[in-house]
Amino acid sequence: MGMPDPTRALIVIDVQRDFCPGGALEVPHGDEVVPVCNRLMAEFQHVVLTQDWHPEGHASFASSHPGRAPYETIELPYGSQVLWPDHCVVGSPGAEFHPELEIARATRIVQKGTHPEIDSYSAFFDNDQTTSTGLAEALRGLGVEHVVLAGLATDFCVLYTAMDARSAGFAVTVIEDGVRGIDLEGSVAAAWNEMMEAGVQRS
Ligand code: VGL
Ligand code: ZN
Repeated sequence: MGMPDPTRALIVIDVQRDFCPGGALEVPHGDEVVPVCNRLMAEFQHVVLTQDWHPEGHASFASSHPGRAPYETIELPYGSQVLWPDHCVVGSPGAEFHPELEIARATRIVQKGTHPEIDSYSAFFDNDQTTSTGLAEALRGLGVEHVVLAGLATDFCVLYTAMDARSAGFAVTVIEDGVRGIDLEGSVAAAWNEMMEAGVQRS
C-alpha cells in the first residue's frame, strides 16, 4: 500500500451497538460492515467516526410522544421525523462503538443528535439544516476534497451525510459493501436514487 491520499477522508457512520443485531434500533446485517470499515480505515490518513449520541427523552424517540409508536412519522418544527425506539442514549452500552471496530484509527470523532429537540442524521448538519457540527470546515482545513462513506444506515445517516457532503462541495463515494440499510417502505432504493442524482459515486 502506498502513502494515503491526504485529500481523501473516510467517514465511518454510526457503527454502534444499537444499530447492530441485538441492538435497540437494529439494522439488518449491520455488523457486517465492521470488517469492511476496519479494512478501509487502514487506507486513510483522515478517519472520522460518527456516533449517534442522544440525551434521554430525545425528540426522535417514540417514547417522547405519548400515543406514538416507533417507525411512525410525525411533523416537528423542522420537518417530518420518523420516530425511533430509544437508542444511542449518551453513555449507554448501546451508544458504544461496535467492539470490533478499530476505533484507535480515528483521527476525529463527531457526536451528533445531542440537541434534545432536533435529530441529526448527517455528520455535517442537524436535520434543521442550520446547526453545524463543524466537520466540513475541519475537513477543508485539512485539505480534504473527497469523502468516502461507510457505516449505518444507508437510508438515514449515510444518505444525509452524503447529501450534505455534496452540498458542501466535496466529491463523495459510498462504499456499497460497507453500508447496510433499515429499509422502511423502499427507503434504501430511494436513498440510492437520491444519492446518484446528487452525483454521489457508488463503489
Ligand atoms: C440512524 C435512525 C436514527 C442512523 C440514527 O444511524 O442511520 N437512524 N438515528
Ligand atoms: Zn438516532
